[in-house]
Amino acid sequence: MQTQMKRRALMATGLGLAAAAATRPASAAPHFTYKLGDDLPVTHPLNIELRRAAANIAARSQGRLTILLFPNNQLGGDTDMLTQIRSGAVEMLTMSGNILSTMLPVASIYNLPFAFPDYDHVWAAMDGGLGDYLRGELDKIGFHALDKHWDNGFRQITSSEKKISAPADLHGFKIRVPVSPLWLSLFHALGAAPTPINWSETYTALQTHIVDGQENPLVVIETGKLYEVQKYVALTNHMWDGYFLLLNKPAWTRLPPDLQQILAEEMNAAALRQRKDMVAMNNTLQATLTGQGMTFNTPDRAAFRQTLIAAGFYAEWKKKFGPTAWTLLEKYSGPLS
Ligand code: X2X
Repeated sequence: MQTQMKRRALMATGLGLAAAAATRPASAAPHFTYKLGDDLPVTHPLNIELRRAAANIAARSQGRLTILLFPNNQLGGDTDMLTQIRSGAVEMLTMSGNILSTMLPVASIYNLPFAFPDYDHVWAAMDGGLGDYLRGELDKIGFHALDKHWDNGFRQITSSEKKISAPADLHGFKIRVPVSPLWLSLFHALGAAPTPINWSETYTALQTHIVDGQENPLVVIETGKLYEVQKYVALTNHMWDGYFLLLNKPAWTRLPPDLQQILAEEMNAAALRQRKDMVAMNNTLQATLTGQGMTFNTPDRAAFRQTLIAAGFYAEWKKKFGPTAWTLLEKYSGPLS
């Protein structure tokens, strides 16, 4: 039993394709092997919990459903992975609303700057009406999104040369942003010079000074080793970000109901564990990153929000997202404009 469990865990890491074929029970029930791609380092809690979930799924399905994990952009950048899940070349992805919005514009509505003050508000929205609405819209364009969203975190601005204390410090600041219209619009509105670059190219872009800064949650800054190429962290908390767990819809529909149930239960449970792991990690990260040479400051966040209001940012995005989605967001965030 022990050995079998170990073997299943190995299969789930993507190293054991041949082993998977060799150990299959001679049963008539169909077997499925699905690839799952993501963009985060292997040490990130999202990957730790995905590995546990894949092992549980292999065990509970008695090897009938194998999830092979391809973390850390092994399958390519986010833009490439999105094309792959669309065609069915990859069956599963974790994907933020940021990149997804290039296919479904409303997907990035939960990234609206300063919409959520804390995780209680975030999860009420994403486990509730706003998340349900977005999962419904994703279904219409050929994606099955599992119910529980995964955490990326509240995003903070980092820089290599200068401390960012106020919106004026962003004037002309060369900042990498995800390939996503909302981010471009946000940093244009703040007077910066944003460049869209996939996460897979970000470390190099910072190292070679193509850009001077970027913005990401502390867990990504730490696991992505950005402390090697960035010096300052401004705790702007300027937006919350998270990951949908998506399946290519035909790949979801092909699974018999019992395997759908095992997959959904294990992945949703893993997402809830990951949310807790992230909170625990966040509690110690400022100290860890300081030890790695980073300098922290906490700017006046209201000043950033005021600049966005004055630039007409919220009015513009209210129009773009449309009244249905906007009303749903404000139900959880309170009035935004
Ligand atoms: O691209 C980023 O900045 C990241 C890793 O945070 C995502 O949102 C995919």
